Amino acid sequence: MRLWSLFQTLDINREGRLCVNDLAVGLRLLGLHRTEGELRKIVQAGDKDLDGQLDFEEFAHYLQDHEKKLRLVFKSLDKKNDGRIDAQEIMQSLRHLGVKISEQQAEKILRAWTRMVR
Ligand SMILES: [Ca+2]
Ligand SMILES: [Ca+2]
Repeated sequence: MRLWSLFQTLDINREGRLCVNDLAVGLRLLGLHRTEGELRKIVQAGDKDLDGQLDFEEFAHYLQDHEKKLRLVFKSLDKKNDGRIDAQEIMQSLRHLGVKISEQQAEKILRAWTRMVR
């Protein structure tokens, strides 16, 4: 199961729960850099039993929620409504939001999103 293997990859200290540090190290291994503040927000957003960590259920919930939002973003970017977005469209849309990324980064995002959305 895709989510489960992602969870295991991120659970660096193999406790069966993700703390901020797990996410920081785990996401870096996946090539995604996030500040500690951003990671804290992720954990807070998903942490239902308020133990400061995400167990698998909380993690799965958070991601499903997140995927829904991503899918909406994806749709709003997909001007031609053909289920495809190219790197240029992502760069343009992010530039509108004041975020500058390289074409390489846009392609990386694109690949990650395409995997998530389908
Ligand atoms: Ca852990
Ligand atoms: Ca928790």
